[in-house]
Amino acid sequence: MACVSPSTEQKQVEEKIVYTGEAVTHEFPALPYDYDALEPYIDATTMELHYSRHHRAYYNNFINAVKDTEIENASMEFIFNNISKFSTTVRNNGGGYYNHTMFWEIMAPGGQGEPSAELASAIEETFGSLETMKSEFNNAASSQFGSGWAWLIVKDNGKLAVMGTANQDNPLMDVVQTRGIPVIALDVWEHAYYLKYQNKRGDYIQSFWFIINWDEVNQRYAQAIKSLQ
Ligand code: MN3
Repeated sequence: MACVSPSTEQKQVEEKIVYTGEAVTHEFPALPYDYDALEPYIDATTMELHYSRHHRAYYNNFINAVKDTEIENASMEFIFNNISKFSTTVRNNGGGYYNHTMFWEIMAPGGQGEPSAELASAIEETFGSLETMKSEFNNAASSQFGSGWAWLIVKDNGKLAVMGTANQDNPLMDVVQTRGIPVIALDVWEHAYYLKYQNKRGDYIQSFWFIINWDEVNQRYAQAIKSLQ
């Protein structure tokens, strides 16, 4: 805009982000399995520290950051959709809280199920094969410089894509380049694998595919497609 009057500027500064959806109580989720349940792919000590220290800290910091603010009871989707307007504390810790909750859910001891017919067909359409999708995902996970996450997402047009994000950002945030609804998440922070794998992030990434909970991924995919219709 060529000209912004002072009154308009004032109005923009005072604009509040108002959440009008159903009030959400943010709870620290129970781990869906024991600390040693994902052995030998993820060791019990890493699991315990990751869940009870790292995830707990993101959750506590997020709760403290939104306490007594207008987004205290807003949905995570709403917060992420407007994340550029909130503090770095909300972005990092809200992301850390949400991403880890999803990460635990899309894994299961020994792996579970297989891609549904719908998901398998979408994977084939976008990537040519499941193996190619895994290989592109592994590439996103191993090439993420420093700390971050790898994702399989459903984009606005209903198509799948693989992507990486830095720190605790996720594909729902209005600050990432390719946005979408996540269906697979892999934590590639060193705290996720260093005790067992040390510098061999590639081995950790390969192990991940043995403990995927495809039943959960299928559900997330179906919900994502439904939400776009
Ligand atoms: Mn982590």
